[in-house]
Amino acid sequence: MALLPILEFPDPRLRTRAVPVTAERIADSGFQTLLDDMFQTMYDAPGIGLAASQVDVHERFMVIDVSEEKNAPQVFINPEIVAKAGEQVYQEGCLSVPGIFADVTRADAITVRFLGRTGAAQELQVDGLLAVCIQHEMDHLEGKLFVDYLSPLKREMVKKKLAKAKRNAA
Ligand code: K1U
Ligand code: ZN
Repeated sequence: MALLPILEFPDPRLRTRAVPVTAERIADSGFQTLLDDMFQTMYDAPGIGLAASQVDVHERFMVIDVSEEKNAPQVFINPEIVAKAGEQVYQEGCLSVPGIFADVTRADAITVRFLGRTGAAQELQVDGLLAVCIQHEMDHLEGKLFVDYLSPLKREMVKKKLAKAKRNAA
C-alpha cells in the first residue's frame, strides 16, 4: 500500500468535475489497489473521508470511515443523493484545506444510491456525521470545496493563511 499526495487549495485541479467510474474500471486490480491506498492515506492524515479528486484522480468515488475505532470503511462509487431532509450545521474540516474549520449548513438526512467496492448497487439512508461527510465528499467530485460556502472575503483570508503556512514550512 502507498500514501498518496493530497492536492491542496487553491490547486486548480481540485476544481475538476469527476467522471463516472465504469464497470471495467471497478473490475481492474489497479482500481482496488487505489482504494486501499486511499484508505491508508485517509487514516494516516487522519481524516474521516477522502474523495478521489483530492488525490488527482477525477473519477466519481470516495472512501469514508466515520467510526471512532476506524474499523468501518465504506466505499461509494458513482454516488447520487436521491432524497434529502432537514438541515444541520457542522464545523467542517478538509484535508485539502489544512488547519481551516468552518460551519457549513447541509441536509440532515439523505438517501444515497451508489455502487459498493465490488460494483454492487446499494442504497443507504443516513444522517448525522456520515450524511455531512458524504455531502462534503460529493462536493469534491463536483470540483467544489467547503470554503466555497464562505464569503469571498473569508475565502481570500483562508488562501492567504495557507500560502503563509506553506512559506513558513519551506
Ligand atoms: O474530504 C476531506 O477533506 C476529509 C474531511 C472530511 C470531513 C470532515 C468533517 C466534515 C465533513 C467532511 C476530513 O476528514 S477533515 C479531518 C477530520 O474531520 C477529522 C480527523 C480526525 C478525526 C476526526 C475528524
Ligand atoms: Zn474535503
